[in-house]
Amino acid sequence: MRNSTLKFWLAAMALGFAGTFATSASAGTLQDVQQRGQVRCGVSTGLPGFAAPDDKGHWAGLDVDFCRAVAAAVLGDANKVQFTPLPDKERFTALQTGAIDLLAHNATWTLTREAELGVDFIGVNFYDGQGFMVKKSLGVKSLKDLSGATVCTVTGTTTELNLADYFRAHKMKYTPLVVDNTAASITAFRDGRCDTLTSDSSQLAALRVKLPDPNDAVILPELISKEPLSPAVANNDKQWETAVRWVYFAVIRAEELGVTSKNVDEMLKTNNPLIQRLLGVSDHMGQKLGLTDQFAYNAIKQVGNYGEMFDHTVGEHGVLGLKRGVNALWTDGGLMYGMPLR
Ligand SMILES: N[C@@H](CCC(=O)N[C@@H](CS)C(=O)NCC(=O)O)C(=O)O
Repeated sequence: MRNSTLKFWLAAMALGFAGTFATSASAGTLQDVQQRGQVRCGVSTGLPGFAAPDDKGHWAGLDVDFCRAVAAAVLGDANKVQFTPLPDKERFTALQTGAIDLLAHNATWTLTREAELGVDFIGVNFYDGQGFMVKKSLGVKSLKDLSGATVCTVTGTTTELNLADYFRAHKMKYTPLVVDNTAASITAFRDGRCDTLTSDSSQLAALRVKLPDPNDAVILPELISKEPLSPAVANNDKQWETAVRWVYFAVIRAEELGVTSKNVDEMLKTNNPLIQRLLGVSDHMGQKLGLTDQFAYNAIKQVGNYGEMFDHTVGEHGVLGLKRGVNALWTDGGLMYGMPLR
């Protein structure tokens, strides 16, 4: 082959490859979501208050609300979510493989999950801690009395790891009974296969009332860990991560500024510059994220601010009846703090 012919074929192949890459490479998660017209959201298989089907079969909970807020912000419609229930041990793999766009699965933000599992956490939507529920017949008043106990826990959780740490540190023996999901853990506890069940404390009260006789069980006062629960995305798409994170800040910011699903239309007329910027009346914050300027308006109008979400899911008007506690706004002595939209 003559030199010029060879050069021609090499150039053609290079162009061909470039063309192939250009068409097969994904434009990005945000564009994929917009084209699909749906956010694919990974949630738990059923955890009342966080993500569980309600009596009409609709997904409900704090994590579910966050998925819906992202859909409202990105697609203008909170109903454009496909919920994928996932066991704990599969939830991060689903993000890594691109099977879901967002994980909102009562997942604790830890170093190893970010450094090794290819995920980035968005921001804490519920500060929790690990607790224990015991059979009343054991006569146990404190964790220190649990040496030698059989402990029910779920695989693929921080719960399992904290349990090992705590008993080792306190030179106490225990027998783990490790199951696949919460439903199996409460069944095992009910059937007397373990003396104590440990999990994020937000769950224990909900699990206790599911027992045939809730008075047979008590929740011990001690918490053994910090469980900052946070939605997460895959760590390979900065634009998507940034957009999702600012939906999270926007709903907290809305609560700080007194903007609710009920008054948001009225608030469009305010001359408070902070609210104008939040609601897209001025300064084009949404466009900077690749969204519309109504992104926060849509999330607040269709789903609510953070306080509204909390209240009707895990809070006083929801299934768990929890107080805000550390999950209150920073201005009320809690840890929730929305970064400035400007
Ligand atoms: N926050 C901890 C614990 C998570 C957790 O509690 N997972 C279980 C319960 S132990 C769960 O999601 N249950 C609902 C289900 O089984 O789908 C973590 O991220 O590892």
